[in-house]
Amino acid sequence: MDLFNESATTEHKLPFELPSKSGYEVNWDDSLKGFIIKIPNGELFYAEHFFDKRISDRSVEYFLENDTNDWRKADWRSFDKEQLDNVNFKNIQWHHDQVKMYGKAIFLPRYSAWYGDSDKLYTYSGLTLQPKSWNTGLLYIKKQIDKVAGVPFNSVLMNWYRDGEDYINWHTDAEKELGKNPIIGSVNFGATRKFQIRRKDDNDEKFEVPLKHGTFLLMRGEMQHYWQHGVPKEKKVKDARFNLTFRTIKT
Ligand SMILES: O=C(O)CCC(=O)C(=O)O
Repeated sequence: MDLFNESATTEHKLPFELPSKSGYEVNWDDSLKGFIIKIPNGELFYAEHFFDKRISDRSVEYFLENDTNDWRKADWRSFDKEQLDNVNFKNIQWHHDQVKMYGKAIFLPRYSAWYGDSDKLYTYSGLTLQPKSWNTGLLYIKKQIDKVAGVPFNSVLMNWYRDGEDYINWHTDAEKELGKNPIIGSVNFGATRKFQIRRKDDNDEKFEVPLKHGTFLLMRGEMQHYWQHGVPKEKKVKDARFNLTFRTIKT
């Protein structure tokens, strides 16, 4: 046994299932320590433990530390919009955004925040977002994933799912600001949630990727044109989850 060559002795098995159809191919990349997954009209990179426990724990603390509430114990779900705006978060200014639906303003089922280069405006769900400036923690995370993605991301949408009641509906990240074939880097901390992916033209062709404390998932190629993704409610999940989707805005 070669003690100094871990990859020679470790068999890498993808911890989730893909449809048993043609057009799927999985390969372990030993230098990136993750799986490169080819799917029809798209590609994923999946590194289950990309960020170690120390960095992942610190990230959760970094996102929530503030001058007004105990970040571990506060009942964050009970905060109304104004109360949340009044929390003096040290690093991330979280908001409870509203979108217009059938003429009515509806709160999103999660909190969010938008950071990035100052000239990179972004429109999604009818909201035009002006990013807040990068901070040390987000730049640290960005630096690690830029290396793998091979692109410098210039903005990040942060989602805070307070518990399993929070979710995001099926959608694509294909806004025109992201260019022809968007590269999306998804960083995850906190509770494990199911990230569902399904083909737009055949909703039965689908699979589910577990996004865990420290997981990094990259989506690229034509994926945003052929596949939708979403995170469903999971009522049994009691803990918070943080998802950061890094993007490159072209305009
Ligand atoms: O929380 C997630 O994993 C998905 C987030 C997402 O799809 C988005 O922000 O567009």
